[in-house]
Amino acid sequence: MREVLALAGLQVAVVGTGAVGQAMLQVLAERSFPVAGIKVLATSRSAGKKVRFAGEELHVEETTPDAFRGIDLCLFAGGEASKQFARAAVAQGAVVIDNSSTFRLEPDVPLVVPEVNPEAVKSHRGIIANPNCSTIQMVVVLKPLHDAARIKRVVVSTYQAVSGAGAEAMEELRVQAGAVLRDEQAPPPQVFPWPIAFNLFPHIDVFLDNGYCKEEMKMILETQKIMEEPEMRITATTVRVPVFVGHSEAINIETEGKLTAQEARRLLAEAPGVVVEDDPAARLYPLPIRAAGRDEVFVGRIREDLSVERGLALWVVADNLRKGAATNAVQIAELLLEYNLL
Ligand code: 3JN
Repeated sequence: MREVLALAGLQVAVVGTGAVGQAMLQVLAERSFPVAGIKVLATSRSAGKKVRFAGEELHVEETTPDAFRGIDLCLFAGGEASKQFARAAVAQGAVVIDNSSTFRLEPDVPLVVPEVNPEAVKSHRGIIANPNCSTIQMVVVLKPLHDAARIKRVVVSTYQAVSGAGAEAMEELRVQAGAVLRDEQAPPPQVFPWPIAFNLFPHIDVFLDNGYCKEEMKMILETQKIMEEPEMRITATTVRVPVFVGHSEAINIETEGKLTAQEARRLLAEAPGVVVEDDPAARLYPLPIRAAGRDEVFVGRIREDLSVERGLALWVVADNLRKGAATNAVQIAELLLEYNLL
């Protein structure tokens, strides 16, 4: 019965019409996900708005607990809706893939990056969590290196695009940058704590009692869960930069076994979902402007870390709205189909 359903296509709902919700619709259509019917749900403020899916116009409906009746698969783009409605969607028979942090660390909720821990989806009980964008691109690169030489410690600094904070944050950068270039007074920031145009700040999400930002702790705890290495030592500094799309990360790892830069380059070149761009003499290294619009994770500047006996330094870039959110969520949905779990 399930297989027949999958062949005929699924009833799909996407909750959220922001930058990630729109990317989810685009990726579902691009990858020809078997959709028999689709509805787009959002807050009452966005209800009535029109969005496009596969060349068709859809009217956004208000999210209510009843809106999930008959839905097989529900993608939550993030935000408050997950807390309010994800359980209701599951109660009505939908499988939920949730892009918010709400359920990521719950022991009975798989947290999945298909290139890293695909089998984890098999234990789902209705909800599968999509990791934070900065976590996803990091673990895709760490996994093949960990399998080869066991990573003992990770030090990461991020350079995160404004689209990670949503469509309004992108508009804030656009308006501020325009004002600065015209030598005008920019309006005070609404989304970010400080002006972002021609600036950056080491502050993403709220500060916690331990001195870390919540974004930093998400990267640490989610990576440990996905890699199934709760003891792996990881520290992070997350920084917002004036880039529209594409998160970048400077990552230093310390390994138990020795990996040369050349070995790491070969392992990464063979790893699923990874593209090695590493020819500094030709000025080739990953860039957000090249990663934007792509689904792979790009890695370059691969070199042996001179400060430790066995360690590597890497530069990793990916499209935070696609691989960091929408594409990873749709890949999880594809896994569910492959494993007959929908
Ligand atoms: O700022 C970024 O670049 C990523 C932001 C992610 C984010 C923003 C608001 C709420 C999340 C997330 O995915 O962790 C959440 C959240 O769900 O907690």
